[in-house]
Amino acid sequence: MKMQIGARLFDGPGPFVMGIVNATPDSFSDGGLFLDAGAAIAQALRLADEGADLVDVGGESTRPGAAPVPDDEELGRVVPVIAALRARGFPLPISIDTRKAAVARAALDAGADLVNDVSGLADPSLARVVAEAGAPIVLMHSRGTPEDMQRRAVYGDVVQEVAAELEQALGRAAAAGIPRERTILDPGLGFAKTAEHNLVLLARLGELRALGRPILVGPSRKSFIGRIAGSAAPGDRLPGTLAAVTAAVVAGAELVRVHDVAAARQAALVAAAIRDATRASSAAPAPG
Ligand code: PMM
Repeated sequence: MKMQIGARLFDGPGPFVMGIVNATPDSFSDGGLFLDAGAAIAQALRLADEGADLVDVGGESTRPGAAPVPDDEELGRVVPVIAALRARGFPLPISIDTRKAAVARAALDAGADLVNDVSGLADPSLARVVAEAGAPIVLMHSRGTPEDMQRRAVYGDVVQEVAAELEQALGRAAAAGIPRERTILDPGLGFAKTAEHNLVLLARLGELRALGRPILVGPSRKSFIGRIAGSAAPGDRLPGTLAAVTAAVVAGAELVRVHDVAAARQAALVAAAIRDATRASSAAPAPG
């Protein structure tokens, strides 16, 4: 991928690691831990030390069944964190994880560089904010809202339908004046997906590369891992997360969104090295 995000040019195949800072009371794996601004700031600094390439700050849990958070409450959770990180010279690009135009605008004003929208631009006013700011955006695939999305997890061929719906999200972006070159795509593991859908998307992730944009994948600690592993608690899902990160990178994901940056970074680097060794050896002429 080649994309300017804030002060950093992301150039090359990656993998790049997005560290998660959830300033929420109720996210499924870390809700309540970083609700306090000081704790969220400390977590962002820790993830930077662990080798994150950027951090994703969010103030609304989007776990299945979660109720929406009012704009000013979400704003109050994320803007002080972003402003404080910028005031102390935080070196990494900051992404704002929001579906809301007002939150995105305030976060970008406070120093965020990228908008991570789990609704894939369901709200045209968010598209206008991103276009006006000239910011890049992650368009994640989902259906409906966190409250009702699991009822919409019905597909014929999940990979083809997710690809087609991501193409529609790219169309919404273009219509609002966000060029394709400023977009990153994400299949949205766990968002209007069953565990089986997540596995098929990971196994056939390479097909999404036909859309011609960098791919971000967020398997970290998600419930499909607990299900496969026999109900490990979210905090015990690191080994399964690393397996999913590895599979995603081998299949061509340029970015991974994770809670455990140091471990995921090592897994992603080794996976990328194996991926590149496969390409190099199959490109080499046969001996003799
Ligand atoms: N998952 C969550 C939240 N935001 N954003 C993107 N782009 N991709 C994801 O898979 C994603 C996301 C939910 O997980 P969390 O509660 O651990 O942040």
